Amino acid sequence: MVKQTDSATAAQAASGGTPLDVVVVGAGFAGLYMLHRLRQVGLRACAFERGDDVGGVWYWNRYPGARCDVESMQYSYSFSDELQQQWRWGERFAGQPELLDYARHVAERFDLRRDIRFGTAVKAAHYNQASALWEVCTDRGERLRARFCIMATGCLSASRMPDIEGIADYQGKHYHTGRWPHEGVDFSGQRVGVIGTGSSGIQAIPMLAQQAQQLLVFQRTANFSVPARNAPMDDAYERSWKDHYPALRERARVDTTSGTIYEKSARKAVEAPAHERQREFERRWEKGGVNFMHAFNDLMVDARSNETAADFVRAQIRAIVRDPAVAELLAPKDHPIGTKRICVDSDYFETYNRDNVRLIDLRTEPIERITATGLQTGRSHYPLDAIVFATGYDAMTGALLGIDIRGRSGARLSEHWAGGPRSYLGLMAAGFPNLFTITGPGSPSVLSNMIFAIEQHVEWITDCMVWMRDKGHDSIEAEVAAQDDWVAHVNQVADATLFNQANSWYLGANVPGKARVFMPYTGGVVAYRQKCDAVADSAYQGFRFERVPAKPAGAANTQDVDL
Ligand code: NA7
Repeated sequence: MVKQTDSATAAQAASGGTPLDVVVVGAGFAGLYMLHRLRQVGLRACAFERGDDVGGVWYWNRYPGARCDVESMQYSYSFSDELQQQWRWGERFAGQPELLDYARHVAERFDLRRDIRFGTAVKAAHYNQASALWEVCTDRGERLRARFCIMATGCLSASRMPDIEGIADYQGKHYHTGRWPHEGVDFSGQRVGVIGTGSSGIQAIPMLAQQAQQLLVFQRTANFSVPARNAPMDDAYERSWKDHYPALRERARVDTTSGTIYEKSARKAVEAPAHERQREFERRWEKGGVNFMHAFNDLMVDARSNETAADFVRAQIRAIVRDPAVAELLAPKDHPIGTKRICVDSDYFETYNRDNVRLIDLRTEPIERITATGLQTGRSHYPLDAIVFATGYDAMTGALLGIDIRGRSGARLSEHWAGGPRSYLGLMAAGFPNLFTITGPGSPSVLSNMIFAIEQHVEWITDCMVWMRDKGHDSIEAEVAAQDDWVAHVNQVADATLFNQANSWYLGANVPGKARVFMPYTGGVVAYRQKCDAVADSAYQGFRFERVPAKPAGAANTQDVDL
């Protein structure tokens, strides 16, 4: 393994010939911190980023209303106390522009840009068994070799256009929330259609309604949403976090299920008297945010308890939305609350009281096709000047499988994962040595605070690489048995929850033909971290290590790889 640290730019690294220690794919929050840690331990790395700047999901998702659903004081890096003390969040829940500023600030503060190649997508990554090197190829035709390949590609980065006939014929403008134009869009005076009422649609709809002349919302599935009660950052609240950050970050690590501190409850909803339950739901509804789902400790495991929370939210919707027929359509009835990611909104249900907003129920009039001038359902043709697709992502695996990844003996990751992702700890797939996935399927990832999850993975991966360097190992690979046991465990803990009862993107249910497997780990971040730490402490049980045999002088330690 190369040991020197230098400030080689990505460009030099790409052309320099000497294999790098690490190639990182992606420069969102995961890629940025990964690069920083690698430098700190003296490993040479470069990152490729298909966007023209850092920020990942917050670089692409510029739709109006885009906002994080974890509070700013917690959706932030903890690795640098100076950073967390000095950075000032403007709002309780940061919006996309502020989050992008934060990512840029981190890149500058830690001088990360010089090792990031922007506007460059990795197309292929093939493992060369003889040299134990990854050979990586980009859409700009660059090729480089590195000992490790780290996928920091994000869980929600492969946006999906729906398979609706006629999109190509449409003569108006159309946009996907996950690929929003950087210059913004002015919808003034337009008839706008939105397809999709997940988090993105629910955030965008109130903003679009303020601009558009008429907004038509095409809803297939009604979603549960709780109010954010977003507000400018309260100085005293900010101070209370900053004064106690070390203790609070530690609490997030050892005493939460998701890495975010919520107000926990020791009570079961089914055991609470109805009036107390109601009072508790009301109190949390008024406070805002996902805290609502922590009102009782059995909401995600007991269907009866879950129903009490769902009933409460449906009652709120009926109270907010003036037209009872519209309220009924907006009240979700086909899945337990929280089994599709709970949405956090600002005036979403209130928006349906506006005269210029209309809800179209796709369950009674399914979309037939998009025409040159609008959208045809089974009942009507709706003329539209613009269509916003808030139709989601090929989550968790989409970005990874969008790259031609081949491991030992040329095995393709897409084939290894054809029946659903298989990975040990969500970190490594058997047969793919030296390929790490940050917040990969099989880890808590999207069920946790993403920055929290990223920090844990980055630190674990870095420690592992340093350990390998000290021991003289060239490759690490998950053992098949360890991987299979972990996958079985992930499924088992998911089966003990209500999560499987919804057709969610957690299960891949939103992508036709995708294997139906529950992808994130529901066992909680504490159990997960303990497992990862125990594996590391036991000299990485479940992984095996190899050293590349030394070649005679003059012989290249490589073989041709067809990229
Ligand atoms: P989601 O949560 O996957 O939501 C996508 C929405 O688009 C959802 O309401 C879908 O309805 C709808 N959809 C998808 N395809 C179609 C078609 N063909 N016709 C009609 N409606 C369709 O994506 P988001 O971007 O909102 O949020 C993703 C995550 O990002 C979110 O959970 C947060 O973690 C941040 P369906 O429910 O499938 O009936």
